[in-house]
Amino acid sequence: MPEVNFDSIVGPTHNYAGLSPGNVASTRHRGETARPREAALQGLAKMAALHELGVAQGVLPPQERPSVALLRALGFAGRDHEVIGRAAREDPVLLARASSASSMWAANAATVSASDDCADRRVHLTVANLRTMLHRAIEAPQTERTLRAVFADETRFVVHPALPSADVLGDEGAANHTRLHASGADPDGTPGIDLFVHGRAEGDPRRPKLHPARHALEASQAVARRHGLDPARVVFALQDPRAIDAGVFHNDVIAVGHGPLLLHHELAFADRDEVLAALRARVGPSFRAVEVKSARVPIESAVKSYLFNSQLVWSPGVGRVLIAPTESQEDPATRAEIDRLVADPSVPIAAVRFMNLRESMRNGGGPACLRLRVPLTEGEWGAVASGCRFSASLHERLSSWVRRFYRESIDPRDLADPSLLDESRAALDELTRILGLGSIYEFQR
Ligand code: SUG
Repeated sequence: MPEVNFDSIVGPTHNYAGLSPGNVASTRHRGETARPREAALQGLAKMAALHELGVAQGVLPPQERPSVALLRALGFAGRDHEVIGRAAREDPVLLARASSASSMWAANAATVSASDDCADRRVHLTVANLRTMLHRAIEAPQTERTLRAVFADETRFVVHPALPSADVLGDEGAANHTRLHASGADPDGTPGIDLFVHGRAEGDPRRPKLHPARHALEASQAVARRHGLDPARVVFALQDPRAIDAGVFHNDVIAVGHGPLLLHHELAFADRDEVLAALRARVGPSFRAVEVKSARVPIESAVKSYLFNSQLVWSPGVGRVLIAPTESQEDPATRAEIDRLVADPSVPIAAVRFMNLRESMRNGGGPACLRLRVPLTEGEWGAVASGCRFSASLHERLSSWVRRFYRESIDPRDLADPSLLDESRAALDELTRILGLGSIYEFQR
């Protein structure tokens, strides 16, 4: 029974606009020339690599960008091309916000609970409101439509709309949620343990000084309630504010879990000892926390190399594999630590595979950001929209679709070109046919 990774396809407007303060890579690469075609092909190559490792793989479509709807809501009027032209002249930053391909980071699309963990034994998904950054806050309505199309069977799936958009309910989705399990990550009829991580909580003075804490405890509590999780099987943990100030804007930049294993940096949690003790008590004796000390991998190296944004997956015949970005191969401290972890027989990681995801990485999106983990039984996996199940032939169709519709490069000035909207719509229209999803986009209605 599979734990499925649903990766989002990188959208045709992929660019570097420096929109996310607190995300070091986004700020560093602002204004550079992006390569959307290469970005989308790199993402598809990761999906193919996991599929070949025997890991169940799903596909999610990107969102329509630029968002003419956002620009209209903010007062730009006229026909679609005029709206874009006006925004380009009057407020290019706003146009960049309306043009980001940020929905590629599917770990922020929603928080997902396995049917084994939910009171009504259905899979629950809550769309993330992503309210801290405008370019991400506009994702929620389309994410909800998309998830409803992919997880349409209401006897098995419940898709909840995003939480109300308020500071106290800031929700960044599964990037701040890890499902641990005493045996493996695949649903086996017994419940798992949910670790929800937040950057701030009402009444708690511990907050980062430099960068925004995007995720609120109160959002995680609401999601746990909505999904009908057993409070005795849930752990809430505050991120170490020093980590956020060093560029750890989501927990998946500093920790990754799989089955009974939690791989984390020393600075991941503010109350580390209490958090690990609570997890050990709930997961049971098989729980294994592997901590990477700052002395071995300084927080700056962890943020630069994105070691903890690796995926941990189970490959039949191989065992647990770390899917790491090539940047972590190039950073000497990180590389040495990975070699040490894989060689250590007491660490349940059998092998490492390095993936080139440079285009997404330059915006702060590594392997784990690009995927939404959905633990499913065989029956539930069979009920997911069939066109979204990754296969070698789908890989081929999607690769040639990318080559046909995507631009080689986009630099910030290109966002003023209204033909990008037409190209993007033509691409997405064709994509909904390939994936068999029907008319999920506003422009198709
Ligand atoms: O929200 N970057 C994304 C990266 C999200 C990574 N996701 C996880 N860690 N799960 C963000 O900061 C940058 C876009 C730009 O600057 O053009 C951006 O939105």
